Formats: sequence, structure tokens, C-alpha cells
Amino acid sequence: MLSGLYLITDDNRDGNLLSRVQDALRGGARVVQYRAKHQSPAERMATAELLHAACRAAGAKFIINDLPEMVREIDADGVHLGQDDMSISEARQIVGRDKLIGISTHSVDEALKAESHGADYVALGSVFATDTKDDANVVGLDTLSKVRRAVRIPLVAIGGIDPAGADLAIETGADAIAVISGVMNDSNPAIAAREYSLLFNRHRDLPRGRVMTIAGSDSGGGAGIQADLKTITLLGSYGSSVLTALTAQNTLGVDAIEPVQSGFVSAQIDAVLSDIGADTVKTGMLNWGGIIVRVARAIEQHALLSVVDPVMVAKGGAKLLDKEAIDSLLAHLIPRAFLLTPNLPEAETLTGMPVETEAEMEQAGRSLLELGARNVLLKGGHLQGAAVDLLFIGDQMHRLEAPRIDTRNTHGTGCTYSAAIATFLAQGYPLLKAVERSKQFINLAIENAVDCGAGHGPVNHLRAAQLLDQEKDAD
Ligand code: 3NM
Repeated sequence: MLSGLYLITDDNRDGNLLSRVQDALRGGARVVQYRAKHQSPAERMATAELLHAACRAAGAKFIINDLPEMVREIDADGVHLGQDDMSISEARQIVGRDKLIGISTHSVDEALKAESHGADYVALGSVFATDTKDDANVVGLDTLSKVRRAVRIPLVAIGGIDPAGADLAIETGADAIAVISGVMNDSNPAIAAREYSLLFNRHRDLPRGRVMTIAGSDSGGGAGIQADLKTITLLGSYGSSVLTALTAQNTLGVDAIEPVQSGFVSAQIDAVLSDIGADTVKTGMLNWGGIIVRVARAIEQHALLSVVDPVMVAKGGAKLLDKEAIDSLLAHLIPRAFLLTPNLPEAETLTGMPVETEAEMEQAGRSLLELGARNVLLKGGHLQGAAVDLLFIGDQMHRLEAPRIDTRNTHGTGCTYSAAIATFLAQGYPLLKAVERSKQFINLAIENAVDCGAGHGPVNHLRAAQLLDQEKDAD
């Protein structure tokens, strides 16, 4: 079955095609189609062999555009044909029965014809507008939906597909998403590929998606690792945990901290990733530089989507991060953050600018993007009035507003919110939907908090998960 991210190569203008494809494979690409329009036959053959080896090593399929003879020669997995190329039966004679033959189609009729002539899959495009192919005609989700109903063979959506578009195309019934620029033009092809790939997790059984949390332990159970694991589990994913510190803590404050050696933090990360693996990682309290460097390295090596909650101060006011750790965060982790989730004081520390109003939040959000975070969620829990968060997805800003809830029971809100986002991402929600749903969850958790302890009590993870589920059933 052909499914997942179907990567198509570009024309290798930078000479780094192989390493970008390897990155995309590390990020979860399941199929690579080699599309070389301008190379000499000898160049094509040499490149095809390198790409084929990379695909084999990653367990991905390797398909060659237009050239069935080359498929046979290097024993690739299949050939992809255009409408004006040779017929399916001619190609079948060359590649044999065991190879895949895919066809580009643009309508229900073309897709039906391809299926009846023995194609193994059809690509339908262009689903959205694209600059990558000069003569691409936009057919839209509507045609995708009609083709889905018309053919039984796997359906690949292609053309102008960004992750939000991929979400819609998968909902419409695409089995795979074909992408050129969305991955190949990205400065980080591994993370770009991971973002598309995780969208396919929505079809998995429960627990759906694996979330690794790297954070401190809160003996009181309201924040840190404990809040994360409750959130991850109650929302339906599998949670693993890497402890960075032990705290003696309750609703009144932190009494003592026992840091975990960075070597032991690494050992925990390695133990989890070498066996169980993870789809997303959520980081909380990383109390010193050595730990931050090791976490950053794991995110890079495993191409993990990371939700980085730059925890710096505990609710009771205790400082959790020193200057060296903050510098390390800026140098190593923020440039690898898929989503950075600071509150206003954290945004002030990271940017060095005052962040007290919505206008200042917008400025700070943009400067956090400049520090290298791929996306930023600036949380306005400390604002006066409504709780307004600003989500920056690249250069697009989204405003998320919730009424302020009058309660002192807000212990663990930051951890819970970011753990929920990491969970929904691991389950195949695109970023905006993951954040919107997490905001709903955290609001329900605050609203339903029951008094516990004499200070800032914990939010109600259990009730919030139940209520969120009921809302889903009602939709
Ligand atoms: N075929 P990007 S659209 C190669 O409509 C190709 O058949 C299309 O590139 C079709 O992901 C397309 O950068 C370009 O939009 C896809």
C-alpha cells in the first residue's frame, strides 16, 4: 500500500540533492520519486543509484519519473508516467509485473482510465496552485474527492501542498501526499518531511502517536513530567519521559531541586529513542546548558518535531534557569524548536524587550522567529483581560482568545498546554488545529480545577479530557 509522504526531487540546483533527500527520509518520507528533467543520461543514472541506495537504507520506495528502462536496470520500485508518456502496457512490458506504475491524472476520467489500464496508483493534480510546474492546472479538493470515490487504487494528491493543505487532502481521502517545494526548498528538509509525515498518524490505533517529554519531576503532581504524562495519556497518545531534575514541590512552591547529570539525561533519551522511538518531543525544565545541548542533538538526529516550553520560573517565583542555561537555550534549542511556547516573562527574557501588551507580543513573536524558532506560540496568560495567545506559523499570525477564568488553581498550565500540543501533533493534527484544540483543553482544565493544597492548585486534566472528548462526539 502506497501511503504517507511521497517526495519528488527537484533539479538539484544546489548540488545537495542527495543530502536533502536523506534528510527527508530521516523525517519520514515513504516514497521518493526521482524527477530529473535537465540532466544528461549518465548524470541521471549516477544520481538514481545514490538515491535508490538511500531509499533502501530507509525502507522507502524509490520510483523513477518517465524512464522505465532505468527502473529495470537498477531494480527500482517503480516508474511514474505523465499523460503524454508511453502507455501503461508498454511500460509494464519493460518494468515487469512486480514494479509499481503510477500515472499523473487531472480528472476523474483520466484516473478511471489509468486504473482500468492497470496503473498501481494515480496522482491527481494540481490540487492547489503551485509555482513548481509551469503548466499545472488547479483541479481542487473537489476533484480529489470525486476521484477518491471513483477509483480503488491508491491516490496521491499533488501540487502546492503545504502541511495545512495536506491535512485537507488526507481528510478528502488522499493516501499519500506528493511534495516538491514544501520539503526540497525548506532550510530543514528533515523537519519539513516530519511535519507532513505525522499527519498520517491519524489513521493509527490508540494510543495514537508517541510523545517523549523531557522535563523535571514535580512531586506535587500538578506540573512537570507528571502533568505531561497525564495530559499525553488522557488525550490518547503514548508517553515516555526523560527526567532532568527532581523537585520537592507542592502547590505552595519549590522546596528543593536535585538536578540530574546530563550524561544520565542522554542515557534516558537514548534508551527511549533506540527502542520505542518518538514522534514528537516536549521539553520543559532544562535546568542547565549541558542538558540543553544533548536535547538539541537528539532533536536534530532523530528529526523530532519539538514543542519547546522555555520554563524559567516556577509559579511561586523560584528561578529555574541560570544565565548559562538561557544562553544555551538561545544557541542550541530555540533554533531547533518546531514550536516555541513562551509566556510573557519568558518572552521578555529571551528577547530582552518588554512584553506586556498585545502589540508588544506581536513584535516579540516576530523576534523569536528571528532567533530561529520555526513557529512560535506566545501565551498571554499574564495579560490583563482576556487570555490572548498569538500563534506565528512562519510569518502568518493567528490570534487565539479565551475568557479569563478567575481562579488561583493554575499550577501546571504551561506544561499541560505544551504537552497537549505535542500530543495532538503526534496524532496527526496540523499545527493550527493542534494549538486550537490544546487551548480548548487547557481552558477546560483550568475551569474545572478543584481545590487541592493551600496554594496554586493543579488544573483538572481528567475532567478536561472527558469534556473535550464529549465535544468531539457532539461535532
Ligand atoms: N505535477 P510542489 S503539480 C510535478 O499537477 C507536479 O500533475 C503536478 O510541486 C500535476 O509540491 C507538480 O512544489 C508540482 O507544488 C508539485
